[in-house]
Amino acid sequence: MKTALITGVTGQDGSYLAEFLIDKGYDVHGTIRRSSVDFRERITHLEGHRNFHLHYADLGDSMSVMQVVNKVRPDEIYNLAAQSHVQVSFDSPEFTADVDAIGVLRILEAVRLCGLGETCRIYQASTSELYGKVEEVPQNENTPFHPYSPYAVAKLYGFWIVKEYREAYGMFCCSGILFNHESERRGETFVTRKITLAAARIAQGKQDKLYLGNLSSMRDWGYAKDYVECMWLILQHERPEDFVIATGEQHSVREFATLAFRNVGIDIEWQGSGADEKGIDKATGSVLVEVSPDFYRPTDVVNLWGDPTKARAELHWNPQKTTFEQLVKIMTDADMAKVAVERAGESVRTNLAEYLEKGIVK
Ligand code: NAP
Ligand code: G4F
Repeated sequence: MKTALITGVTGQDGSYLAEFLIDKGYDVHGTIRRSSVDFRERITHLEGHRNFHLHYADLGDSMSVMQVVNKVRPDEIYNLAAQSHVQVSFDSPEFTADVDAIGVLRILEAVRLCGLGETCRIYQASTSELYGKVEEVPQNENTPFHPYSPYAVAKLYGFWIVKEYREAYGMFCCSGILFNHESERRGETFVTRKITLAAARIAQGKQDKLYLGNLSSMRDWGYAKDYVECMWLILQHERPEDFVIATGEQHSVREFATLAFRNVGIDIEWQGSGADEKGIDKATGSVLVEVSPDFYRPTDVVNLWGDPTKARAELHWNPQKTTFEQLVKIMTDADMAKVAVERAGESVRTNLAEYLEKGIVK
């Protein structure tokens, strides 16, 4: 039985990856952070499983990283832990750098110093944000990087230190350059989930309006459940290499919103442009979507479009397993069901999430 260690197991990807690896027969260990409230909702169903174990560790704390690596002595490490919100990285750049950049170094050094450098394979959760202010479309493994946020700059260090340890010490460590991937478990302040939750609430009369930032931003959105399979495939490959993981299709935030509202029975018509653009309910004439400059970023990445040719050819991975239309439907259906049973107090959490994102509440 192989042993895997997943940092960030409470996150969207960590929870799907834990399920995937348990199904493959792995003994799965995950790291969690101490918190005064319980943020384990994505993995509650796994707790108590005989092949699922939790340990406290924080990527900002070398000793805790070293302890968990030494105790578990894994065959594979999936380093998914990160401050993963781009907007938040502008508000907390130092924390983001410590966790998303130096945190990667802490994992690599822990593996090396625990004498696991020759046996333990490491997956690093890298990102399409590295392409940032993009220099070509679509982006592949040879496209130059141009990071465009504190998050992306921190992740760029993670990418290069992984490559350095591969070349300097011969370690099997690889980066998956993953384009945006979403799901019904996506954090509620990322744009897709913010839209599907709002569309569900508006359709059920529990919210009046949705405020968004840049509607024209383009993303290559895939389904998170499909993407965790690739993380595993990258570590099963005969050679340690980096891979772009994407669908090869690009859509705007506006298109995502149009489709999400259509799925809940509302046809949106867009009028105006820039900060004055509005999404109007064709049936009633009500304004349901407005632009708020509060959600504009100091520098925004607006043209992400991945080329998954290498992953398809070498990992035999199907980038189109879940289509864009299916993804939006999975998310809106899940949020329609969630909102239908939502108690009054729970929607307060979303307001809080919006305040957090705007930087009103830190
Ligand atoms: P997520 O839902 O935000 O999960 C992040 C995880 O990291 C959570 O479990 C979080 O724990 C943990 N974490 C945060 N700070 C930590 C610290 N200091 N020490 C230990 N754990 C910490 O992110 P995701 O969407 O699953 O993404 C997983 C990884 O892939 C991240 O590294 C992200 O940057 C990267 N990525 C994501 C995408 C995407 O589209 N989803 C695309 C490319 C790359 P708490 O629950 O305690 O906060
Ligand atoms: O959903 P987002 O916040 O995701 P973003 O910035 O692309 O980052 C996600 O994907 C990366 C992979 O490329 C990951 F590395 C990262 O960890 C994270 O998972 O924003 C997507 C786009 C942006 O251009 C943003 O400006 O949507 C635009 N947007 C427009 N209105 C908004 C909003 N984003 C958010 N969060 N909230 C809005 O109201």
